[in-house]
Amino acid sequence: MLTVYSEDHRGHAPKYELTFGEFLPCFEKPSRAEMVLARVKEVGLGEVIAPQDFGRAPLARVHSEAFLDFLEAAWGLWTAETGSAADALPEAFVTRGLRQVVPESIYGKLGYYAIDCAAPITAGTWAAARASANAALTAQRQVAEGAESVGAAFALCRPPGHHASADTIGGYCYLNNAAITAQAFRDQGAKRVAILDVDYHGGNGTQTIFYRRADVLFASLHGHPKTEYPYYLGYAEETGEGEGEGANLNYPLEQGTEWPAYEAALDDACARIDAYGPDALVISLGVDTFKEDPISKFKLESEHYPRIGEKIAALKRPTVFLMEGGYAVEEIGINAVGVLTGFEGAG
Ligand code: Q9C
Ligand code: ZN
Repeated sequence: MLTVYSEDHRGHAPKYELTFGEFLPCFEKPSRAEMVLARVKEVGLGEVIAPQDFGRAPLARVHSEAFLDFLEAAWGLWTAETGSAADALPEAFVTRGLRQVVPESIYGKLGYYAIDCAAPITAGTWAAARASANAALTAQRQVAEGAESVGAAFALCRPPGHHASADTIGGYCYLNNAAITAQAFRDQGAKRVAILDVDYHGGNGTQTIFYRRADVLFASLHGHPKTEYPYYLGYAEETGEGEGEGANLNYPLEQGTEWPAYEAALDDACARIDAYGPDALVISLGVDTFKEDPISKFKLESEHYPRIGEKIAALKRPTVFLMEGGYAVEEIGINAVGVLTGFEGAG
């Protein structure tokens, strides 16, 4: 399987995120991608290529222009206003009863465009987020064109994307790579696209972007939002709205979930995806479901990841895998690439 990887992610290495009531060193760090790349090479998964630059147009199919302008300008605005070398983070958020305005101050802008203090902006964040989206788009193009009978490709995206909505960042995410990829398939003629999100955290950004649409099915297995981030979305009763009714499938699972319950939910999601009949499949591949993950509470073991890949392969659709979360850095390569080798072994 082809892997798309850019070194530009290294320029995005924020220092601290707000987690567990403290500013802790960021769990989402460059070594994650390096460990996955090392494993790709170790198992001989296939060729590793750099992304092409697709420019801003495919990003703007999913994100608002004002949001993209903000992301591009944020670091410059931050340094100009604060003179601070610290990473840019919001201090206040637009919640109930407040005016939905975009203030002049970068602090005000950050609070308008962010949902939490877990997506710091640094000097290299915009370039890294663009490279991450370009990796996704490059993988998408390879699969869509079916070059050298590419039935599937892996974009080693960093930073991840599934918590970013049309106009918000959060949860280590800036540009929604999965949504951008699904939209690219649609824009190139796919009638229906399915996104399967197996990251531990509910893909609130992806869900929101497609919530009123029937042309993109979103199915997500995740820690129940009653106890798990992102807390305010990802319940089973969220099934889509308007034309999108029935095209959003959430499988919230309890803390401590082990393989049997996970497998049952995954089998159900795959059956629903199969029945939907997508022309292409996008996988938000988080491996923070692993039992040793430092911020998550499922109990999957390394041997289970190839089985996830086998189930995805059984759908027999052109498939783009996108790296999302996974913070047990020692095992992130084994687990993420395990899904891909499981997919290939089944194919
Ligand atoms: N105490 C991804 O996996 N903070 N993002 C959770 C838990 C945010 C995870 C805090 C986690 C975001 C892509
Ligand atoms: Zn996650």
